[in-house]
Amino acid sequence: MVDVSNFVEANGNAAVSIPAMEVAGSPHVPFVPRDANATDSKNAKDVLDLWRQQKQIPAPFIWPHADARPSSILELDVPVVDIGAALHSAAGMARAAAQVAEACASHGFFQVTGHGVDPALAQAALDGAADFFRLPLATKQRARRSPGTVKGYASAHADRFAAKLPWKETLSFIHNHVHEDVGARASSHVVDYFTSALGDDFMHLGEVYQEYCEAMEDASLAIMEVLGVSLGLGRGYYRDFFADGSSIMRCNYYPRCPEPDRTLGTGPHCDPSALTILLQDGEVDGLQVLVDGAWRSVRPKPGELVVNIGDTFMALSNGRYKSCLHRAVVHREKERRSLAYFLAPQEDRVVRPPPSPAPAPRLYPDFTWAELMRFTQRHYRADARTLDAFACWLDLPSCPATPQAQGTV
Ligand SMILES: O=C(O)CCC(=O)C(=O)O
Repeated sequence: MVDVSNFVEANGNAAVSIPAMEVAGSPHVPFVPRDANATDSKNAKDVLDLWRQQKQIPAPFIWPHADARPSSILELDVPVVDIGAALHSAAGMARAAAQVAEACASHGFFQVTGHGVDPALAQAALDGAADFFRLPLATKQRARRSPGTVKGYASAHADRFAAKLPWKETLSFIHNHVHEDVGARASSHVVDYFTSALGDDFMHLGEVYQEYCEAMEDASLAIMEVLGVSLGLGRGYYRDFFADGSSIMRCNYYPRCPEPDRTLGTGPHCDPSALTILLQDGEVDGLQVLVDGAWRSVRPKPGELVVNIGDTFMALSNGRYKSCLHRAVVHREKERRSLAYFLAPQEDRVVRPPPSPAPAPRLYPDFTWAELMRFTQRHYRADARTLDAFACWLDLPSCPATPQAQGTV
């Protein structure tokens, strides 16, 4: 299976002429000159030291007042959907389908239990992220993410933005689903990524994430069964669509911040993927969702995973299910980790809503995941109107998409 990030690298489209927020070579952070490899590492280290030592955050991390974090916030009322019950009884499926239909028509967020993910594995994946982000910068930089790709280690000093930097570090990699008929779970490509990018010492961490990604794949395909039923398409429709997909796993690390009210850990964005499963770290909250014009928090609960609809599923459901703006805030006293699994189809599968007995006007054109990835990785910073800008770009590559300056890594 072809790796999406390689595809994006290999197809850098110099002919694209929209004003690009995210193209390689955009203005860099003033205090991080990028002109020599030797100084890159030192300057990146300086930036990371700023995380820990400064009383005030550096200017590039400051977000405008409108984006910054309010002092108090209400909790979002999200249903808790029992996926195990849905898979094992008709009554469980009927209840789960009704719950997700209501949540997805409104804001696209819900929590799941009965997902079958071993709590020890989930803890090992969170602990693995803690261990990784504590490593010396030079070690993490071995996996440094290249501009325009999704794979690798990035911190806010990274190359793409000059302002409104996110207060975070990330490690992302691809998880290709493997068909059962071609040797299910024989795959070790996540392990291979860790050892090739970081060295043989990272084999165990790679094994943890290989297993965690497989558990996430199982959980997300089970959720796809519920979504299919909820839209009247049956259990297999979306499960089959995503069964051979190529998903993305991202470990997020949000360091303690001296001025948490003036910055964000992850800026407001909608996920371009189909579905996101988020594991939040213990008791430390941070995820917030914009619903009816107000930010609401989604607090971590033991054993539950947070799920949200992404833009690709919004397109697949012709806008019936919502992909909602969300962000992550940071704390003065507490660091935080989260693990996000972004379910995506095979890169060249055409995304289009199924035929409907009551045809509705198409809201989005046909597209492939590879095209959407190229748009969001090279030309447009994901926000609340990514799909509209993308549709415009697909139709007319010179379309003047004017993205809001948001901040995700
Ligand atoms: O850390 C979180 O709570 C949200 C992370 C997120 O939205 C992302 O990684 O895209």
